[in-house]
This record gives sequence, structure tokens and C-alpha cells, in this order.
Amino acid sequence: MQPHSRSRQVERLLAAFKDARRPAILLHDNPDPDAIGSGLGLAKLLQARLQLCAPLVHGGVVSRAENRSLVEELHIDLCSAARFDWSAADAVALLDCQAASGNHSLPPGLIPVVVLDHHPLAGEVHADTLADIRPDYGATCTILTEYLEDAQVHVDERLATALFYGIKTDTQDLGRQASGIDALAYLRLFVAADKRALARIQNPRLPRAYFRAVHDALERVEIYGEAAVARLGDMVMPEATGETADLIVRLEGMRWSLAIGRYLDRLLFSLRTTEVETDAGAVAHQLVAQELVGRHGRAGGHWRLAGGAIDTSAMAPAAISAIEDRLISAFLTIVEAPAAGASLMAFSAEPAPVP
Ligand SMILES: [Mn+2]
Repeated sequence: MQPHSRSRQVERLLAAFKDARRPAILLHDNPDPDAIGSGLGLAKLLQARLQLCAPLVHGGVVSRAENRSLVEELHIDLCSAARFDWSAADAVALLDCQAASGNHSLPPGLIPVVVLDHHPLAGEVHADTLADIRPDYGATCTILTEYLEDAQVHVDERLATALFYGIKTDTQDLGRQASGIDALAYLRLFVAADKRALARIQNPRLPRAYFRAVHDALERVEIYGEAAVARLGDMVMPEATGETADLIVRLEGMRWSLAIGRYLDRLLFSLRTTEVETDAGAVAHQLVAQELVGRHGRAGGHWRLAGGAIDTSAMAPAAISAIEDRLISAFLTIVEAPAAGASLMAFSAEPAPVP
């Protein structure tokens, strides 16, 4: 984009809040560092240019230890969407997700004035919403970094740390889904970031329950040719599917991983692939589409990572179990994996050959 059109883009964003007195920034449910960092970025922009104070609101929980550590280390205030007074909010921005993507707690009928996201277009955008959706970007934090720069708003150490960590985690240090623009933002933010805080955020102390969950997850991994599948059952934290899928796709010889588990009234799944040319998001959409007759659910993601959720409220455990069976077998068919698997932990380790 040309410099003048970029500064015009900032003015368009600010114009969406010009009559606002009580704006709010809604992050997606169970917000990750990219949602939290970009939320902090937008709050700073609104505060610096319009003297508006916009709270960060989200549904679900922040339970992944690194994400909790980010919130605590940088003293970030987050409000629960369930307790938030939506009737007082007069301008809501939606970050790192879209109205049609379903993974947020926007009250029905409330139209966001702004949507900033880097996921592929998920459906119709309301005519009254200013949508800046850039699927070629690796992180929403990169979009906010550009806005702050174009608006000539100073990015202090705390904000640089949050934005950097958002780009770092969403792109796996630029190794996944990153563009040259992400790389530029990542490098410049790193210079300004608090490196000691970053070190503490990335290596938080972990509760004993975490190790128990990892142990249980690994015992549930089945290998089907080049696909690893973990059926996690009831989970204590919603991020467990993503963490497990990330871990098991790294097993030697794997091209795909799927982790599936239950959290509250939802069946959650995460998909990963090592295939550069494959669109994991398309696979996730296919999986959810097959299960959606008469039910609520969603799928999202692109390139090498994706996920989805299916509403299982009021369903008997046996019916949920049957959905899991069908999702797994549909997944194995789509990725052309054999239908019979073997437990990851059941193999007997061969002694390493003596050189
Ligand atoms: Mn993101």
C-alpha cells in the first residue's frame, strides 16, 4: 500500500470510533497471544489518537500457561464477555476473528464497527462494519503494528513485547504462515521488546495437572500411517487440542495430526500438517460440514493449522463418542491414511544401531 493510502486507512479506522464514548475490543474466545497483543495495540491507538479507553473483552478462558504468563507479566486487564455490560458499549471492534467465524462471544444482533483479522474471509461482513481482513498476513498483531506506525503512535516496551509475542506464536517465529511484512514487524518489535519478560512468558512454571494432561494425551495417541490422532476425552483446558496437535505432528514420519477433545458443551479439534502445499483449513471445513446437520459448529484456519468446534450441548456421551468416531474416520479418509492404527506408546523401542 502507498504511504498516503495507508494513513487514509488509519483515518478510516479512527472514523469508525468518532462518535464512541464507551468502545470495547472483543477478542476471540479463549484468546491467544495474537488476539491479546492486537487488542492491546488497538486500545493504545484509540487512547493515543481519540483519548478513548477501550476494555479488552473475551469469552472462554485464558488457560495455557504461557498465555496466562503473558497476561500477568504485562499486567493486561481482560474482562469476561459474560460479565461485560454490553448495553453500555457503543462501538465494538472484533479482533483476530470475524462475526461469521463463530469463535467469539459477540451478543447476537450486535454489529461490530470494526473487524481486524488475518484469517480467510469467513462469511458475509455487515455493511456497517469496517472490515480489514488480510489473509496474507501471519498475525493480526502485524496489522496493528502497521496501524500504530502509520498513526505515528509510540509503541512502548510493554506493547512491543505483546505484539512481538503475538506474531512469534502465530507464525512459529516466522516459520509458519508468515509474510515479509510479518518478518519486518517481528524484527522491529523484537528490538523494542522486554527480552527478560519474554523469557519468563515463554517458560512459565507449570502446574502438576499439566504434566498429567500431557501424559494422558500421549497415551491416547494412535498412529495411522503418516497421520497421528489423539482422542483426549474430557479436557481441563480448551487449548489442549492445539498443544497436542502441535506436539504430535512433530513425530518422525508424520504428515498430519488431529487432536480431538471435549470441553464444556463442545467437541473441539485441532489439525496440523507438515505439507506446505496443503490447506488444513479446507480439511477442517470438510470435517465439520459432515457433522453439521441440525447442529451448531464452526471450522477455521488455513495453511498448516486449523481447527473447529461442534456444539454438543444436551447430547449423551455415546452420541458425542459417535461424532468423534465419524470425525476421525472422515479425517483418515481425507488425508488418505490407513483405517487401522497402532498406539504411539505401544511400540517396543529398538536399540540404536552401533555405529
Ligand atoms: Mn491470529
